[in-house]
Amino acid sequence: RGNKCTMPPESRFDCARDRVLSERECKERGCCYAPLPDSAGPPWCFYPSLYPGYKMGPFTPTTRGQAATLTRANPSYLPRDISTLSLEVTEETAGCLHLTDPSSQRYEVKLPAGVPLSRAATHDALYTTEYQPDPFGFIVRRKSNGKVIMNTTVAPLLFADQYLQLSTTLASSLVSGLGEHYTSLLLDLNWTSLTLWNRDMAPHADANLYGSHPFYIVQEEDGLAHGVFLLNSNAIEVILQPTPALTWVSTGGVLDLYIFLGPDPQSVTRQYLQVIGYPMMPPYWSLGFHLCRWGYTTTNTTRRVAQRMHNANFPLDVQWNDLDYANKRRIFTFDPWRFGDLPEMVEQFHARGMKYILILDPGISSTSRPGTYPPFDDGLKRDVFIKNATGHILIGKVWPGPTAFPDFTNPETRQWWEDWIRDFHSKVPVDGLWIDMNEPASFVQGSVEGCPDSDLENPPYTPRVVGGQLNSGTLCMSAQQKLSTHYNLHNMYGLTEAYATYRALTTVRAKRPFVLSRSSYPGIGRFSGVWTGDVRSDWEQLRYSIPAVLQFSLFGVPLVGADICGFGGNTTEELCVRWMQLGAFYPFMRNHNDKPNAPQEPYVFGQRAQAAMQSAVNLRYSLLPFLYTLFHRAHTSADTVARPLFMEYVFPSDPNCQTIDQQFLWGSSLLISPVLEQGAVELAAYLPPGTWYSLHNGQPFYSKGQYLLLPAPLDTINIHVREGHIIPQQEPALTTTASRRNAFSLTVALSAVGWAWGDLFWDDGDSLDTYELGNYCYITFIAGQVGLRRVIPAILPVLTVTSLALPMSKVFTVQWAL
Ligand code: MIG
Repeated sequence: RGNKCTMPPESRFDCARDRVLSERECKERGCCYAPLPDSAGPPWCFYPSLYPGYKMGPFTPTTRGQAATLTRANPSYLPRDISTLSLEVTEETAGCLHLTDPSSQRYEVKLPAGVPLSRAATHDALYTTEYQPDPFGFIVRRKSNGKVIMNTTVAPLLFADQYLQLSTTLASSLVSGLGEHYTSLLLDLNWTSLTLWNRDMAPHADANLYGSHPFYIVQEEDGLAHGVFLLNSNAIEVILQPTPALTWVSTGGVLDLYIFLGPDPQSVTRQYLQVIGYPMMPPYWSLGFHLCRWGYTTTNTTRRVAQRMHNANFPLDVQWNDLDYANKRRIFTFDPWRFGDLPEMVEQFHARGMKYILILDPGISSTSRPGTYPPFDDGLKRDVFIKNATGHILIGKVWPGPTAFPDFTNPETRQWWEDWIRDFHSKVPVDGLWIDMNEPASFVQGSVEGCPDSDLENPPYTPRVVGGQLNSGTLCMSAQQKLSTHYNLHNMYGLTEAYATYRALTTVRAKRPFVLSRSSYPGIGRFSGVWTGDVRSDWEQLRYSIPAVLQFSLFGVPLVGADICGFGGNTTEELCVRWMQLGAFYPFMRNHNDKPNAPQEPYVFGQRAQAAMQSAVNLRYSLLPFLYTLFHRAHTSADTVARPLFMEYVFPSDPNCQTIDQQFLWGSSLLISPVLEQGAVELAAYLPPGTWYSLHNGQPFYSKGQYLLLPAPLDTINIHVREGHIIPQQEPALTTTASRRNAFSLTVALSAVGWAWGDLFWDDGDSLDTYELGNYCYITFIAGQVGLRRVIPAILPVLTVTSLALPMSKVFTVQWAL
């Protein structure tokens, strides 16, 4: 095999991922060495074909599938290589390949209990798998058309204690997912790498951000799609190359791989969510407008903000406070001078039909004199904090100064958390909690005492992370939690805190909880919404917020939004108007601002800007019955709410829909086309094939799948209703408490053949488990032109259904002929 190093450069797989190698060292590994003019592109040191690796033994049946043993005759070049692996292959909701070390108890991810796997459809496998026994590799093909979905024979499988690597070809270059990063919806495959390591970091290119989601979805060119999930919570780096191909590198755990064959994109996410859990049903009020900033320094300031919103006739459902409220920035306390009447303020908001949320950081101040800060004393007594390598409580530094960190993998910690939430709630009846800094973030590296020198702090290979070290901006990797080391659990800190907070709020309030988390991991959508962190007030960040939101849809977190008008830096009036317009179509809508910046509440701007913002917020409020219904479908069927165009399977192989991330859909029927450029007063919007009606004036557009130039003056966001759909709406009001009592109406957009369909889920909006208990009604609307053969595509005048009496616990259809 003399020419085994002659593959084209784009098909090379890096043999020196773990460290830079000289030519001699490269060849000592048995790899090929061929320098190129540029060191940024293809690797110079790469695997020859059939590089020696594991050899696969015969399959034997197991209770869930089949198993085989993989062995390698010689260890790889990695320290603490594992020479015998067990492979178990199962077919549950997806193809699952589970690769572990049978001889030791390696760490494996455990997601919070209760994912209803029973929801999984049992269907015939849509794929076939072939194995290459030596060196081990596998090829997964789509049964229907023979398309290769994965081929891992292109590079060796590596499995050492702290370095696991698996490469595969990709079925196309249309890849999305692998968050959280500042990227477009389609990832750049030109020799890029994405690190999954939760980090407190303002969104910018090439950085690992707050959340980790080792899941990708590939659009196959013919409109089919598949997804792959690596259930692993260690630091992961994913290398993307134009072959097209992808390499997973993880620093620990096991390789637990799930393959979802769709075959359409929406089915891919549903199959993924069957593994990680379906999203929670948010309370109705949480879909209203939220207003926050860092720097509402007193209750009176906070009251005044809400009052000015009211005076200016702006809807506002939820008023927030940031760290300002807390006494010495200690959670579960409030400042006796500046926020002394916080309980009364919250009661006043409630009396007006509003809700109230405040921030809760996980760091617990550890320097108070005994007896002066009971949450810490109690936490010590109940042993709820993360320990350092020598078994003492690990102390980091956050806003209150030195802090201990609750270990939410410990059931006793969750109980302690609930007890303190109950205690605080008995004084300040908050309606939801905002959990920030939960990567977890710390202002010192590792701990106030640093970290011991060990393989956990300095593994043989550290993925490219902000700060260069895994413990940068967070805890020591050797810190000990109930389930394992922080090295293994870091990426799950936010998830475990969200779980604890969701459960605590459920018990304490006996109402539907609302939690907003910054850090995230697969499964967090079951408990929490997510916001995209400290975005800057500029046009580029406005644009990138759309793919950011859409990616969370793919990750099973439908309740998501960016800080409207931007968090960092001063906004401008025009930017803020455009951001409020786009933000009116974020599933979660909150305007939030950093402490030093110019105010950006809607009422601070000029008349014209205010009017534009107001009509955007009113438009959202009028659509809330529809949005709520989409959330119901997300909760019960794992549908997406904010949806990339490519997920709508009616136009699957339309190349425009494959790539667009400056427009998006709500469900399958509303197309949102925001202005994202400074100074623009018109907009080139893509309309997929079919008839689309302007939501503003009913004007129809018959699209062959084309860009149209639409007027978009400052007071306009273009929204189009897709033919064949009915949108349930309701008169807006200043809160959802009020708007929920208003008249409903339906916007009916007939299809070319003269029919339309829509639905409405309705319940009391904030009781627990209304769907599960049957305390709801679900209405299907069908409009059809009976006996009419001529097609009159036109939007109907809005049908106002006044005093629609909605009986609970019934599912029925309202059907009428036109
Ligand atoms: O270190 O609580 O992303 O939304 O206003 C900053 C203060 C801490 C970061 C959050 C931001 C919040 C801020 N927090």
